[in-house]
Amino acid sequence: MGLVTEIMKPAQICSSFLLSFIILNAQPKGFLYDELKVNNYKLPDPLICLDGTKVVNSKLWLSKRRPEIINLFEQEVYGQSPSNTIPIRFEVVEEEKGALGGKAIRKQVIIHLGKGEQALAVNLLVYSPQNGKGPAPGFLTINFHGNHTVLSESGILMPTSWVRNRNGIKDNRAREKDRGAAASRWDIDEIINRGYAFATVYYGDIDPDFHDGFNNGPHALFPPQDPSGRKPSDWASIAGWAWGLSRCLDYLEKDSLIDGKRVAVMGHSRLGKTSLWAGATDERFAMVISNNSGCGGAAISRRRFGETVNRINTSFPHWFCDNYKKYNDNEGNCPVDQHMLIALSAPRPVYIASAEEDLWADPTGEFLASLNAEPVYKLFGYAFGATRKPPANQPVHGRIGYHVRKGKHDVTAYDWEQYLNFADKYLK
Ligand code: GTR
Repeated sequence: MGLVTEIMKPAQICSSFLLSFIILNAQPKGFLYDELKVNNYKLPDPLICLDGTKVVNSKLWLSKRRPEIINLFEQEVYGQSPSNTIPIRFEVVEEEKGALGGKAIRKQVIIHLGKGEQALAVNLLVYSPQNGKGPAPGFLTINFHGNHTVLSESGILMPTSWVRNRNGIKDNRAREKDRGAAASRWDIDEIINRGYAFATVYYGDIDPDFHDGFNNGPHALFPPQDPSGRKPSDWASIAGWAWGLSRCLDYLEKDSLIDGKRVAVMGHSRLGKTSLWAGATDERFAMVISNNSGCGGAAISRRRFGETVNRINTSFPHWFCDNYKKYNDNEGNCPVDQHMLIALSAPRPVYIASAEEDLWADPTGEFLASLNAEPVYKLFGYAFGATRKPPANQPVHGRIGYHVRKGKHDVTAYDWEQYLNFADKYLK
């Protein structure tokens, strides 16, 4: 929030207080939103191994500390995803030239995962530049409400899987009338204009976002090996969505219009947490983008600013593994914090985006996590480029990208403009 300084006129001071008041009132009540009240905390050092070894070069990071941190996030935060493979089949159900007024080729691909009753059919929507010179770099995104909501084109398949009841939906079924309803979040036109492919998958096709005891979605494809059932470190929904993104990349690697080695993974909010974990666990992603991911994503948990570990584990008990609940109101005992999650993208370019009014997601905590990931990037000779949180709408594009945008929790054309500029720098 803007500081009140003496050069402000009384009317400006008034409107600045009013804005702070409105922003504060839009946040869930009973949580910390005052920077001055953040308690002191000590972050775990990404460069000190559990046995005390100091990581002094990228080789040691890659061979020792990185696997150790991945393991800690698997054991304590997101849970361990299965490493064994299952049958996977790509069915291209549509290929349409001349989409988006002639500038794109639209494909719809059903990714069949597993066999039998529990098999999943995940629908991937892909736009590639029509007159691209060779395979295009691209963005793989994950959406909240169905592929048909990202654009109003009538041929886009609607999900047949569970959708969230909202805006009048009462039967968990997708509706025709929601075509294009989330189009403001996906600047597909501009992405294609700038020479990139755009792919999106509906998260509910991968794992429905409610707690069913992990009997549906990808968890059903890999029943626990142990007859006594799930372990407290078994994967939960965020890891499930991330696993699904990797299966989408399996397809994109095979699509001749796309360069599978230059695919950025991007998600917003709970799906920003997901994109960070997908990027951490799957190094084939060439770039990782987190939009307003907040608690359990890019924000430092130890700050307890806005959403807390206790609150997220209570509201969404199926997002993280059971072990994460040990850190409810006990963040300081967790062997990791979220700067280490960002660091797992190194040396690949990673982008963390915040929104000024999104106090629930702790923009300052997202910036500080980016800053504290930098020592790992430095091992590879890369810098962040910021030492202090930049003012609103002044992006920093080092190897770690960061901006805090004016406005609310959302994805906007401004955010996409930054991601495209960042991609021009690193993926072109
Ligand atoms: C909120 C949750 C956040 C964020 C958001 C979203 O209710 O508290 O952590 O994930 O949902 O995904 O929209």
